[in-house]
Amino acid sequence: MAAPDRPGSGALQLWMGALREQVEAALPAMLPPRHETAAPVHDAMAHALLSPGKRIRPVLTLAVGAMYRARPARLLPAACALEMVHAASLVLDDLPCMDGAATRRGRPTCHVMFGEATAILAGVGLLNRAFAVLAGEEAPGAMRDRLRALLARRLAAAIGTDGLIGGQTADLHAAGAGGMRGDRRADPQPDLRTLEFIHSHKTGSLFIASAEVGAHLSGATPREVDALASYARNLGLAFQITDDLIDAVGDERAAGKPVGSDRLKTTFVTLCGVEGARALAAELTATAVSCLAPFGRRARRLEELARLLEARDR
Ligand code: GRG
Repeated sequence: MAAPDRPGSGALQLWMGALREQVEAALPAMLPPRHETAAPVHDAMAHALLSPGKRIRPVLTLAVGAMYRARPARLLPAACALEMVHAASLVLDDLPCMDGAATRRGRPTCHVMFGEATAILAGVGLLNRAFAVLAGEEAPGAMRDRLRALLARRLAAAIGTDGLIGGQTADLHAAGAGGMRGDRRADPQPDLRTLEFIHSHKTGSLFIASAEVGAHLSGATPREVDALASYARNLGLAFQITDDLIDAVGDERAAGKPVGSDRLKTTFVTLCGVEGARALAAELTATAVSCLAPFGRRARRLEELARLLEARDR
């Protein structure tokens, strides 16, 4: 029996690269047709969506589909909808009233380029468009209505107060303690449990939705959907911890972005130390992989994906 490819191995990179290319090729057509009278919001949406991201969430959806040998065309619109929600969340997160970031993916953030009001409209516009895409606007008749409704409910839950919005709210209040956002009600410095809550909602929710959407579209059984959701839950938290490690001890050139920007924040590295954070990421990755046991060899690529994300330096 062939062993899984090592993280970073050529075959794995090629496979991931091919999935990413499918996403990159499909994304522009997911944007609404541009018209002059509303050009600024169209341009801001395109800036946020098409700037060079890693496309992990849609790749996860496609990777789950690949395990079931589902046709990529069946999964692509939904995979793109997940990337659109992610892009919307980045636009909103970068605003001065939230994280106040000036650059993203090596480029000026949406509000720096287009102004705050247009950035807010672009974020909401991407979110709105994601649901239109998921509802099948781009591929009428390709999906049964009950399935469309299930996916829409699942995505809404991942964004809501039990998902991204809840995690972001907890993060904003926790951050007040550091004096960075002194105008907000300051809760005590977050402990490990609070930090886990924040990131399992801010990051984990969309990872889970990405895997679940891929599973539902591939005809997975409820037990299989649950197993894949557990895999993605662990993967999402490990991904965030690795992000913290890259910011704390990563190489700026390899990371492709400035590092050290989290030094005033509470992160898994400030709470657990570098070695503790590495151990936690490794434990979560191992747990993610163990969730794939019911699928046996069919889940080989998902296993490799988990190890690749743990080993990444960008
Ligand atoms: C209504 C959609 C919506 C959101 C409102 C603002 C907000 C609530 C939540 C913020 C969520 C957020 C930005 C979480 C950070 C997740 C994260 C790890 C981002 C970086 O992801 P990568 O590394 O980025 O995949 P790229 O640029 O590669 O796509």
